[in-house]
Amino acid sequence: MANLKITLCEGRVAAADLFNSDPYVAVTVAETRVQSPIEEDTTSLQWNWEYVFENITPDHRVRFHVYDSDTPDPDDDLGYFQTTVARFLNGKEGAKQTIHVGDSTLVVVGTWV
Ligand SMILES: [Ca+2]
Ligand SMILES: [Ca+2]
Repeated sequence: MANLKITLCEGRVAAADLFNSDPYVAVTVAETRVQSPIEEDTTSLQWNWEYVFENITPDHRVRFHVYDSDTPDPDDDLGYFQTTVARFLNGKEGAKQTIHVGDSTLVVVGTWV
């Protein structure tokens, strides 16, 4: 067991409104799901948002689920990427990596802390 820090650095998200989106990402590691802040009216993101998940093993799953906020309507589901922590970190622990989720790309870092 260890603690895993996930950082959302930046991204480009598909336009799910007329020209832009109001994107946010739900990150799930093991059974813990947390959401990034919503960035309004943009497709180009500079989050630098991070969260530390506790008591994680390499066999746990990690999922990045991208949404466009449409309050008060239901949010648009822009797809997700899921793998194991071991595969996610393989050769990339502590380094930026690019994840493709449908028509969106996220630059993220996973680090044992
Ligand atoms: Ca929308
Ligand atoms: Ca929206």
